[in-house]
Amino acid sequence: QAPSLILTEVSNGIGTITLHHEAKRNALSEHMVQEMIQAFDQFKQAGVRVAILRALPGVKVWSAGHDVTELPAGGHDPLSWQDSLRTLIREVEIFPGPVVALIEGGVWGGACELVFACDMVVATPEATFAATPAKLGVPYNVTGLLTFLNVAPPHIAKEMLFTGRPMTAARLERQGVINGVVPAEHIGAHVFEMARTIAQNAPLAVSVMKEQLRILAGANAVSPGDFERIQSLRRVVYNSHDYAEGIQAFKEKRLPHYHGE
Ligand code: KGA
Repeated sequence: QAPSLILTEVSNGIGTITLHHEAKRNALSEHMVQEMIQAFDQFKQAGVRVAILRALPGVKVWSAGHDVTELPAGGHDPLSWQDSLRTLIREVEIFPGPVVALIEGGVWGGACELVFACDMVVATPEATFAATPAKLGVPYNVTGLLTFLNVAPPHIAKEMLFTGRPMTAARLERQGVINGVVPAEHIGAHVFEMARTIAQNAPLAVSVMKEQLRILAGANAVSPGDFERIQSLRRVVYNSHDYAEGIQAFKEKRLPHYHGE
């Protein structure tokens, strides 16, 4: 059996998932994602009321995002319904209790969306957040962009998505995108205190509000025609030279050369 890439713990109705694959900078591989989904299942069975998603204390990289080596080479949708990142984000959204992200270090690409999809986010002052599809040439998917628009003001979401540059925790807190910035030595206690407060409240009321907020946040009507148009535009991107080049350049550890086709 392959070694576990996460650690889990349950105590007093609070479940913690700790990403633990520092050698690959906690990239969200299929293997790690499957383990996280299993952990959420176990938390449900154990009656966990609040989940905390974190990396080991002191890490420089919280997660490097989608495992780029697992993205299809070209001609296939890299963020289809069955993709591991998409599956994990749905799992966080439908988990019956709040999921709180505790962030130390850099958060990249799909991991940035994962963190924004959590119900609350607390980070250390050194934490940074980067949305990277434009760096790699990836056509981001519809629900993925909605995750950004649901938590960030449009200008901030666009700056993140168009530049791909890491944004500081302080700036995101000012914009109301994350809930708080707490120094590393206090962040664990701070997040656990928040989790304990939620866990003492009425679990049914909390989980039904979470489900209502999820449905309301996704209540944008897109016509079938518009949806098919978006999918066809995305198809142009993942069929392009630039998409294949972005993935290839990452694997060869070099800068990509983009032509816009
Ligand atoms: N996927 C697969 N492997 C990765 C990876 C990733 N996202 N990020 C890092 N690795 C591997 C890397 O290839 C190396 O493997 C090891 O982790 C350590 O990385 O030891 P090996 O076999 O060579 P590295 O680069 O040496 O670590 P570092 O110098 O500490 O730098 C850390 C960062 C995070 C800055 C660097 O690894 C990096 O830039 N990673 C990629 C970040 C990124 O662009 N992620 C976005 C992925 O795309 C994504 O999520 C989507 C879907 N998107 O943007 O649309």
